[in-house]
Amino acid sequence: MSDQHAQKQAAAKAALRYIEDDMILGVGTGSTVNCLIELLPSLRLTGAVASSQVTEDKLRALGIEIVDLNFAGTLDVYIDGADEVNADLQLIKGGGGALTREKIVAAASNKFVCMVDDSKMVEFLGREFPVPIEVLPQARSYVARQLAQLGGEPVYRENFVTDYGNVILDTYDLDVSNPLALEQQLNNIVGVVCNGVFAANQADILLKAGSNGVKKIM
Ligand code: ABF
Repeated sequence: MSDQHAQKQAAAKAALRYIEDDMILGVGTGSTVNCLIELLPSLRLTGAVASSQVTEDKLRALGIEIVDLNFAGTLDVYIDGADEVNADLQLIKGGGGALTREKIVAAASNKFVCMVDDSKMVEFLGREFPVPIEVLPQARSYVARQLAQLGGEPVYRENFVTDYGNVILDTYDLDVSNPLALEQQLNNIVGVVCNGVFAANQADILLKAGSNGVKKIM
């Protein structure tokens, strides 16, 4: 087992303390969340709201009841991973392409617990990892031109369609020095469904796993 995988497992184990009996839990997407999903059958959840079809399928296979967010009301807790995290707990997400559904569930939850291993921590968001932007298919070229005007270099994610039938532009070189402002600016481009900057819905609690254990940051 790689160190990184062991760290993801440790972060997932640490997240269990935020899950209470009879809860409807918001469950994210990705390899760290998969470590958490494996632990869920031993808990007494009422059900889960899934942030992607992949997660939904995994939860169902374990016998966990899937709840439609429209009938769940505000969730107490959403637990998910991230692709990059800065010191203010602002994130880039969407490497797995589930950013829109993830952002919806995060917005509908009182507490967003984010689990990462050390490798996800960055001083500046977006310098290494591109900002994934979900776009309506017909608007792809228009949005790409708008992103180029902002200094970004959009790369069309080939052979990928989101759960909502849209496409993704992984956008390099955007200036993410003010994550909240950029998140809003990207949302204002016609044809953009959602972007992977999570500043308005940043993490409330970060569980950061490293070689010395899991550190909680709030
Ligand atoms: C999801 O999981 C995505 O937003 C992100 O792409 C990924 C995090 O990576 P990992 O697979 O390492 O958990 O939350």
